[in-house]
Parts: sequence; C-alpha cells; structure tokens
Amino acid sequence: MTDPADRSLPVDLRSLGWTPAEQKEWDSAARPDRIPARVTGLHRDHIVDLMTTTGALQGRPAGRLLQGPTDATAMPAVGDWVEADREGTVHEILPRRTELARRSPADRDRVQVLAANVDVVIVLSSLNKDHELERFGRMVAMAEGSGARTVIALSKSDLIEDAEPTLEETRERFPNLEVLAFSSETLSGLDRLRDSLTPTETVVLLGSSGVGKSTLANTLLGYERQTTAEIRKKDDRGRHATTSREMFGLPCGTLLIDTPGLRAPGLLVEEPVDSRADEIERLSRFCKFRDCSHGNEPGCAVNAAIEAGELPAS
Ligand SMILES: Nc1nc2c(ncn2[C@@H]2O[C@H](COP(=O)(O)OP(=O)(O)OP(=O)(O)O)[C@@H](O)[C@H]2O)c(=O)[nH]1
Ligand SMILES: [Mg+2]
Repeated sequence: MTDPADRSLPVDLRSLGWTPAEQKEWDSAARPDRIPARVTGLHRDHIVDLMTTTGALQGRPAGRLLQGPTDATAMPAVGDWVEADREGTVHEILPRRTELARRSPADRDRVQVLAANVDVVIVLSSLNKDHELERFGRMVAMAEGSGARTVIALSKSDLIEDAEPTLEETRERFPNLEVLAFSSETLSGLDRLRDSLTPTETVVLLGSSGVGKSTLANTLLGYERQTTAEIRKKDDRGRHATTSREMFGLPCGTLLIDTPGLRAPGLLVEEPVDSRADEIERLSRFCKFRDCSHGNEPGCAVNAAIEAGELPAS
C-alpha cells in the first residue's frame, strides 16, 4: 500500500500517486530534460492526457513506442506513469505496479490494459436486479488478478427492502473480499465505502453498464462531472453512458478512474471464443433503436463497441 506520509517523495508527485517504486525506477536511469507524468485519459490516434507537477498536458507516444512490438500492453494505459518531455511526447512507460487487464474482445490474442498502477478495484453490482453472476464473477476474477485490493460494492441499496440476504450470499461466494452495500441516492453505506479511499492511492470502478459507477464518482466528487444515464425500463440494462476511461482527483486526495460499463470481461485464461456475429446480436439489445442497422444511427451500441476497441470493425 502507498504510504501517503512518505516524506522522501516530492509532494506534488505523491499527490498524483507516485510511490517509492516509481521513484526508484526513475532514479535508475539518466533522464535529462524528461519529466514524470501520469496518464489520465486516452483518445483516438494515440493522443494521451497527461498530468504533471506543473499541470495538464496532451501528447503522443514517441515513434519508437508506436513502431515497437504490437503488444498492446506496451502502449500507455490510464494510470500509467511515463517518462515524457515538456511537449508531452511519451518516451517510456515505467513498469506497472499493478495492471487491471483483460483479453481484448476485438482481438483475442491481445491483452488490453484497462488501468495501471491501481491500488484498489471496486467491483460494482446493482442490488435491484439479479446479479449477472457469471459476468460479475469474471469481473471479480479480473480485479483479483490485477495485484490491487478488491472491494465488492453492491449499489442502489435504496431500491430494495433488505440488502442483507444478497450481502450474505456475496460474502459466502467471495469470503476473502470486503463486500459492502451502498446507495448514492440516500448515501447509506457511503462512509464504509469511503474507508477504501486513501489519499494518493488510485481506485478504479469496474462493473456492467448502469450499475452506478459514474453516479458514485459524482457523489464522491461532490459535483456532476461524469455523465450518467437512466437505465432502460424495459430490460433494466444500462445505456453505456460512459465511453472512455478517465482518471481524476477526489477532494479526499484519492485518484479515481471511472470506466465504461464492461461488456466482455475476458479473463487472461483460455475461454470459449464468441463469434463476432454473436457479439453483435448481444450488443444490439443496447442500441437506442430496436431496428438499428448499426450504420449511422445515434445510440448504436455496436458502433460504440467498435470505437471503444471492444469489437473488431469487420
Ligand atoms: N435509485 C438509485 N439509482 C441510482 C443509484 N446509483 C445510480 N443510479 C441510477 O442508475 C442509472 C445509471 O447510473 P450510471 O452512474 O450512469 O451508471 P454507470 O455504471 O456509470 O453506467 P455506464 O457509464 O453506462 O457504464 C442512473 O439513472 C442513476 O441515476 C443509486 O444508488 N440509487
Ligand atoms: Mg458511467
């Protein structure tokens, strides 16, 4: 765990999540005119948002990184510490302390790093609908494989009369993990959840669309930074309101990463391959229009999945 009181580290870097491990790595090489920066967001064409001790910066990986091995883990991920220059060019990714990763649904030979250098993964599941047990179990397994601490947070406790039976059941299934229930609506259980938030640590929210990740992020932030969307009445599913992974600082000093609802938590172990057609059929249920042709219609879940790199374009 990070020691927020480690006085050997520069204060500004520490507040971005810098730990003695990164400091040691940084000191192990000569890095003239280079600055440490943390990746807080990713965009098309490899554009990265960086946070440095002197403020935010946008840049791109150096050609050497782009032309290197096609291994996707060699590209910057949200949460990475990188060696950058003052123009924002990323020259090196520092070794990751932890790595939340999955098999890429777009290319099953690839590993996709969802978040790096995370201390706590909060896996959310909504109390008001049946757990999609298999998918939820995979997300918990992904979280546990990351090297970070895993906390299970059952959301929307205001929508059910008694959360206790589900809490019990979940604790039995995951006896080694902390399991809690909370509501962003009534704020019940939020104190317990806040106990998982330590200043200078990095926390990522993981869960299916609509479980309330962004609502929780806004509640913890104290203002509506993240867009949220009502779940669909007819089938209780989320609308994939969040479309990119992004890191930001909470008032308590914790760094929080909100993520898009995870459709396919592909584990880094062998599992059956879904065909693209099966995946399109499944995703179609999330499209805004029932007769969506996955062309240029607004709210098309298939196109959103292609853009997010979760489905091959063809
Ligand atoms: N009653 C109740 N509704 C909630 C709670 N938390 C979230 N919601 C609602 O659930 C819906 C989905 O919430 P989001 O925060 O957008 O869900 P998300 O997990 O970020 O979804 P994606 O971004 O699509 O992955 C919104 O209408 C929220 O207002 C809660 O604690 N109680
Ligand atoms: Mg969201």
